[in-house]
Amino acid sequence: MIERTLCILKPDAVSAGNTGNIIAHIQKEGFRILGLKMVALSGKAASKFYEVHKERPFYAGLVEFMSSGACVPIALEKENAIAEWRRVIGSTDPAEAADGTIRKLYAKNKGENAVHGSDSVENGLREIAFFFTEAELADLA
Ligand code: 3AN
Repeated sequence: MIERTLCILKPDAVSAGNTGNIIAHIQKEGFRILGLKMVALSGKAASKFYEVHKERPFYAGLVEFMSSGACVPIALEKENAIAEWRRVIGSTDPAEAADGTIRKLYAKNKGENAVHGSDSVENGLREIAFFFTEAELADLA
């Protein structure tokens, strides 16, 4: 099934100058880019985006990190996009990520782990709508 997922290039990846390399990786893997922008998340916006994790011990640090610098949300589409994107990014902890995955290549640790990926079709659509209006999703390429 053709699915959509939300990728976010996190502040560690953007500030390290890895934006272009990761976008090239995304395209090499055959994802269609439907929308892409650079944003500076406020603490309030980051708290809202990660609300599902609010009871987790790393929540405050995650919100602080995600609002510490520019992020690049990218709406992606592909056959089985949810599972495919999670395969391409690798495990949450880069130490456990497979060779050649984006997190193996670019992530520093479990918190500063270069990229986000949606965990279900439903969350993918909800997360894409967090950053993009329908009109901003150019279904053309
Ligand atoms: P993933 O991003 O692989 O789906 P989740 O959904 O478990 O992982 O966690 C969401 C985000 O929370 C991660 N991308 C990471 O930035 C952060 N995170 C998860 N686990 C930890 C942890 N143990 N310590 C610090 N940050 C974490």
